[in-house]
Amino acid sequence: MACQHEREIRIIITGKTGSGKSSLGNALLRKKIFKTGCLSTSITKKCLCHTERLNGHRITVTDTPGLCDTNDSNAEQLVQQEQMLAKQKRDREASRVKEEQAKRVREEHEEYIKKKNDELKKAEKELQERIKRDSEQKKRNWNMKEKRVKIN
Ligand SMILES: Nc1nc2c(ncn2[C@@H]2O[C@H](COP(=O)(O)OP(=O)(O)OP(=O)(O)O)[C@@H](O)[C@H]2O)c(=O)[nH]1
Ligand SMILES: [Mg+2]
Repeated sequence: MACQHEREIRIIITGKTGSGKSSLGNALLRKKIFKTGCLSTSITKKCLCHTERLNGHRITVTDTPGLCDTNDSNAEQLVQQEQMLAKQKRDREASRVKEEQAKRVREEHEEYIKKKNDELKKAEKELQERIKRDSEQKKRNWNMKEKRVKIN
């Protein structure tokens, strides 16, 4: 799950076969995730998505088969890329909803803590006033007792 302060970056790499899409994806992720190959034949056959955490960022890179792929038709690749984009949009929406829910829960929690703290402070103040009142009353009673003793 994404940490609250983490920024999320999503990248989809498209381009011609052999143009270095998978190599770029690996360079961005600082890891050899996507298979790379020669310039003439298509290496990447299907869209592949990978997420890494780098310098406090969540980076999701999607590698796609090349346009002018030697195997699939461009139409098929475009459909795949379209599906991948739609999936990323759904993921983004889901993560936005999750963040909003977490924010709401956090705010409710903070509000509850504040309310309880205020109640506690009020009760403490009332208690101190009562102690003060009682001690003043005791003092008054004591003074009256002393006066009576003196008179007698
Ligand atoms: N000179 C040079 N070669 C590169 C560069 N990036 C990738 N290559 C080489 O180009 C070839 C193809 O790289 P890939 O990353 O597999 O290319 P691709 O676009 O993913 O290819 P497909 O998956 O087949 O569509 C490999 O031999 C890489 O080593 C670059 O920036 N400069
Ligand atoms: Mg590739």
